[in-house]
Amino acid sequence: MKNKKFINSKAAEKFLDKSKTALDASGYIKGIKKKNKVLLSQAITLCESTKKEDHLLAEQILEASNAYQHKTLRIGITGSPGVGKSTFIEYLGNYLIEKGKKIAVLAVDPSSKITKGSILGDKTRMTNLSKNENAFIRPTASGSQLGGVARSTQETISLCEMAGYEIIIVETVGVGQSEYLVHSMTDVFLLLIQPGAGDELQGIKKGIVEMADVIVVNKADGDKIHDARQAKASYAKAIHLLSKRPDDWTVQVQSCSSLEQTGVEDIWDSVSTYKNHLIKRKEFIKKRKSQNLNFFQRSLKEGIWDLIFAKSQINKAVTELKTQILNGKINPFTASSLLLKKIQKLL
Ligand SMILES: Nc1nc2c(ncn2[C@@H]2O[C@H](COP(=O)(O)OP(=O)(O)OP(=O)(O)O)[C@@H](O)[C@H]2O)c(=O)[nH]1
Ligand SMILES: [Mg+2]
Repeated sequence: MKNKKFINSKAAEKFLDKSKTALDASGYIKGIKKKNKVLLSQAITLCESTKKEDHLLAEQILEASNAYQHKTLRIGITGSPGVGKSTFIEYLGNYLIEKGKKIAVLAVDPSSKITKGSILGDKTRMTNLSKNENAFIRPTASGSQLGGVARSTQETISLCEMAGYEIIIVETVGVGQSEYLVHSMTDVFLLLIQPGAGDELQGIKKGIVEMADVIVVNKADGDKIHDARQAKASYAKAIHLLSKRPDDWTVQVQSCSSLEQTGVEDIWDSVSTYKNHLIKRKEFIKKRKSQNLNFFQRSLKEGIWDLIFAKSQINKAVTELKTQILNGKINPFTASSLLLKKIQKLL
């Protein structure tokens, strides 16, 4: 084993200050298992890296993570921008830490521009949590490719579990596909809404409401208390209109004020009830299996894509075909079929 002297986490920390890439996989694994946050962060950076050698090392580290995922709970949190997701996570996170849990908070944002703002925003909104030794906060890699973000987020979840974080909270940042992505990698999905936006679904797509396991009306405080009660009642009614779920769960609607810190107990009760419901019906393990399959399929697609586009003749053909499409010289159907034939020849 290389770098044996660095498996002690303190020594590793010191060493990493000087050289960030000196540890081998077993050094990282031992450090992460010892809950060394510096090494955990470094390993996540390796997962997010686009360099091949970094990812190879990340894969070796991840091999050790399998044994750690069984006792954890992965919670996805979504909601319109400004609904209070980060503030709620700070509140929920601190509540769980008081209950003796260790929690990790990740954010998924497929668009790199928004992520930069969110890193700053979340650091200021999760001030208590970010200082707590039982919490680990990590905004997910920014990246223009959804596939890359998805892969590194799922890898990050596994690394956090290996580091002993029992509850992994994933916040969706930005609107768009990130909700579907986070839903596909978590066990429980929470939708946050706010009162006073009328009966309509506040611009939230019906599909998102259908994915929610627990709906939380946040900002139930001040002069919004009455509206919050109304929103809670109308959502509770509305969910009965949704089609029956395959897991036979009746979505629970709760309310809270993340600012005044009220209502988290009922929300946690709903989350725990849902988790137990899944376990009783053996759906929990099924969900985890499908998360693994999703991951496999997504990384496979992405890997194949990378392999194909690493070929210069394909890249060249794509550029030429794009120009021809734009100039109206070829229709997109013929162009894609031509390209596929070219790719087929390479296989
Ligand atoms: N009155 C009230 N304000 C709240 C509550 N929770 C959050 N806010 C405020 O709502 C604003 C947005 O909160 P964030 O936690 O940043 O919301 P977010 O959903 O994470 O926002 P994005 O990450 O930008 O999508 C902030 O000004 C918060 O102080 C609450 O329970 N009550
Ligand atoms: Mg936020």
